[in-house]
Amino acid sequence: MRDAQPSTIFLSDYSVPDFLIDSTTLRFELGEASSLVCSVLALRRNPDAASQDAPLQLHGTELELVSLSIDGRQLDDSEWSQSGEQLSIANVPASFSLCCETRLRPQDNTSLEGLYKSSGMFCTQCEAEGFRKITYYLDRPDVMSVFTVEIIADQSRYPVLLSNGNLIETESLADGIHKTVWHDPFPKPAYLFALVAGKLAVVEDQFLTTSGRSVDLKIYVDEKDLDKCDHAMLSLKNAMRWDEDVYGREYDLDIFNIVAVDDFNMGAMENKSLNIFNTSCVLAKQETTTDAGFQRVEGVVAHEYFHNWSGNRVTCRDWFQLSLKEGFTVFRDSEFSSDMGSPTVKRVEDVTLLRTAQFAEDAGPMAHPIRPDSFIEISNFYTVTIYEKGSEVVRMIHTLLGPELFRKGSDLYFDRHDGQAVTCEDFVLAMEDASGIDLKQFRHWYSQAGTPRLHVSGTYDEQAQTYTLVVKQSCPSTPGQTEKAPFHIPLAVALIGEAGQLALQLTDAAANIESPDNTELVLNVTEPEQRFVFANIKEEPVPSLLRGFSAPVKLDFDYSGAQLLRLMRSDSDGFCRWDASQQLGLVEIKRAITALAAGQQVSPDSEYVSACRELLANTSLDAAMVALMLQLPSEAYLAEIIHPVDVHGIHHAREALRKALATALSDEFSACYSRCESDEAYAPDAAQIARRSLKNTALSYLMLLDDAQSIALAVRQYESSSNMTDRLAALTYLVNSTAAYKAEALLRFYQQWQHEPLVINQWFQVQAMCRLPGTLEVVQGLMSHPAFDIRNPNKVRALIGAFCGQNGVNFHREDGAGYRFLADQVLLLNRSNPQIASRLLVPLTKWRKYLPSAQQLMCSELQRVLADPELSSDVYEVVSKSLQDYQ
Ligand code: B3K
Ligand code: ZN
Repeated sequence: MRDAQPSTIFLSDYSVPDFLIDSTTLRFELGEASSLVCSVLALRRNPDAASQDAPLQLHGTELELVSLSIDGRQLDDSEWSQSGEQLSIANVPASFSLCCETRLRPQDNTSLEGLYKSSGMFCTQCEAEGFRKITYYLDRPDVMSVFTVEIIADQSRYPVLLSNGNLIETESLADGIHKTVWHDPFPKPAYLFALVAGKLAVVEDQFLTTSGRSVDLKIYVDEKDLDKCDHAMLSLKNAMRWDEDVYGREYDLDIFNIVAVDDFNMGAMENKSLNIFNTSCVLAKQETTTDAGFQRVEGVVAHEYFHNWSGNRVTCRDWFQLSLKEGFTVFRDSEFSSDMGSPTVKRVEDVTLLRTAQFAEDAGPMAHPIRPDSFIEISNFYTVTIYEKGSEVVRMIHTLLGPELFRKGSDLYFDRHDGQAVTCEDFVLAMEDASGIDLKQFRHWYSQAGTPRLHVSGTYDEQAQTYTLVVKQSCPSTPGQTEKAPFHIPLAVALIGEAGQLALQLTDAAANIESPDNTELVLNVTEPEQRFVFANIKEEPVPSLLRGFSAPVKLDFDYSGAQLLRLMRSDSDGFCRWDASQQLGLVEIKRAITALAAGQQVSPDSEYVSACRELLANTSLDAAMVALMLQLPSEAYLAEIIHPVDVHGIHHAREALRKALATALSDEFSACYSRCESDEAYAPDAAQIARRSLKNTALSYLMLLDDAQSIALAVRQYESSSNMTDRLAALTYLVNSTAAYKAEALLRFYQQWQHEPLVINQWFQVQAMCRLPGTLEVVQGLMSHPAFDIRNPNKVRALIGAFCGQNGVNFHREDGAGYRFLADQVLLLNRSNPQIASRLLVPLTKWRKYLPSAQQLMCSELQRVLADPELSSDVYEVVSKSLQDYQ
């Protein structure tokens, strides 16, 4: 729990470590009552440190120190001191061996950080600062050491004992105890250390690298999950091949292990050669896992694997540089997923996440640049900004350099910094050095928070046959940053004429990268206001702007309905085509809000309805795109656009519009549904995923008709599906409907799947996300269901997280009961698992966006949380920053 004054750490205070650790030898004696850790550190003064006589200061949190010795001599109590998280030893030699013994109680560690137990298995999570919960150490990423790890445990309870690197010794000891010794030849920071001990079954495979190294691939899971590992294994092999092909990066050890654990704070962790995964990101089979689940497994397996180069071989100097490894690795995994599936769909999904969650973060009290200047608790900075915006920033570099120069840049970065702990600046410099392209102004993306806004206007001069785009950029102020320097924004554009894209020729040479056929350009937007004139334009075009979402900005262009319809029907850029459908949807929702407020009926524009009808009949377009274009902008996205946010008004208008579309297009939705039905054997490939997605989109509209026929269709789909995608979709629509069958469906679902925790999480989530009144009471009831366990983060996310974060209309109940519920859960979890508590709190921190009545109720709950004297630094930082300037 927190000190009286949790302190802020600043990037500007960075200094190199006073000591280095050449080698780290750890011995773990794992027991039921307690476990003993003995560490032997080969320490020496860092020749680069400012002071050559500073005391040795080690990090340690909540540790029981058993003994401490230097070069074999036991220290007495006067030779060391402890304050907060620091252990200090004065007067140490220039180089010495420090031996330290600590006693831990992993079975009582509910924070799931450090060494803990999950379903009877010992496991670790050290990033960012969990290693200091295991032993005293220089727990910072720029201290890299060669680790040797000895694990001693009961053989029958813990037959599998794993750590990083190569297995160098196994031995059976007396009394049913056994021992393994692991050695990792690659120096690494402590955050990449891992240990696992448990009763685990294994799925094995092999991968042959281009240079001929045979790598043993092993996925360790609970015995009952052995049939759910194929997809992860295939994804791993695909990722290994892809990284060789696209980045020229090979795997560097003879063994690569993945272990699945039930209790895990996030998705997975890239520990060197021993990745630890949340079961939800590794297990998949058609009966239990949705298409989205399959895609998540593929993406996360690849992400963690890619970290072996972008994160492990080249790591971060300090935690302010987190996006160096996370932004780059997300960019790598999203390109991989794009290559494995449908690129446009992947892009739309990524943009959707960015525009909802990240834009909201950038506009809220926790807004921070992708390289933050300060933090109180680093765990709070594993954010959509660091990850997703960080990835967009790398993508922009890729756009500005082009694929060949970008590859030259990444080669230079990996070669130049292999084995080092470096900064975002080192990454940008490698890109600049390799390409010769100046990224000076581009660097503002690393230091400035907030979502830039582009106001674009277009004028056609028929006489001169020119088309002029005027681009103005601005960026709102964010906490601690009122003035922003202009960004360097790559703006991809095309001009669409009656018969397709026009050839582009700028009157001055301000532009840069051109498509091979000269119909697409990337404009370098660098000034607060800039003008781009296109010559030889023979008709008034419709501009297609920010193609492929070429920069993480908000773009305003005053399109007419007819222009948007043209883009929606014929733009060759999938993102812009989809975005045009969303802008049209937004116009209709705004009209619906006005109509409902005036007590009128919601009737969508006939042109819009026709365009949707055309879409439903369009069999040449990717079915997944059709599905995405038919889905109206989400309530979360609308909350980013319409201010102040009237959650209920938006919800009712959107639902009324959906119902009007369902009524107007019921025959088309039915026909589309039938067309998408198939009895083909399940595969999580792009074509099938697309078809299921369109089929379920059609069903979701049909269910709004609330007639016996549609309900029967959903019941039939629910009962007859052999895959979880269709089954869960049907269950979701039934639960949100008036169908009498829903209670039975929920009960039968539970009975069938009660022994599969990941399926039961989906069952919790469907109920938590039900839009009907009374859902809060249902959620409260489910918290005492035998299958619920507040210590398991997946369950907390499925029930509490989904209710508070994804069920706006119920969370924002006008009596404030939703807010009270969340604050209660945060206060409870603050004591057991602060990381989960502070993440859960996020929906309340967005209070400034809502109507005054909601604001007041939300703030009083935040104040109640802030008043808890035992607040963790995690929750303290989020709640105090969100209440800053609140009267
Ligand atoms: N690097 C880990 C995240 C660790 C989060 C610690 N609170 C997973 C990932 O991004 O790959
Ligand atoms: Zn990562």
